[in-house]
Amino acid sequence: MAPLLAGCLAAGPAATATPQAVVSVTITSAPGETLAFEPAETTVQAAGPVAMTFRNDSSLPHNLVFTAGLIAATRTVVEPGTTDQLLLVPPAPGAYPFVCTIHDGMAGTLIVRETVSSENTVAVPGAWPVPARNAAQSMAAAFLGE
Ligand SMILES: [Cu+2]
Repeated sequence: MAPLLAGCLAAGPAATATPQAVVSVTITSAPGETLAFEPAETTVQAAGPVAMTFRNDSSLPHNLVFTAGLIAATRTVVEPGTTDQLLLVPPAPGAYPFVCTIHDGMAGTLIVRETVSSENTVAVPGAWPVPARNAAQSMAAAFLGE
């Protein structure tokens, strides 16, 4: 008789999925009523998608809209104390400027560099969002008695 449980416990996606390195980066807004992204310029090493989290740490609503090279933006206005996540697919290494369209002069830049090592990347075999991997690994380890 076939071990039917094996199919249920297989947490990973199909073996044919192409592993992609997703690089995570977090941008915040300056606290209080300061109109600034922090950091205003951030660099990631990525050969694939970039998961960018915008966390609004200020007391004012903001958004984050790329203005060149990438068509991406927060889904809506990000209220104080909340976050939004953008999955970016930079077409090439380069500098990608973004702004808050609510506040004149509130701007930042995401710099994408080619990956030179795998240290900053997390291999995610076709899965999204990124975080659940450790839990899945723990379950697999427990199942295997490790
Ligand atoms: Cu703003």
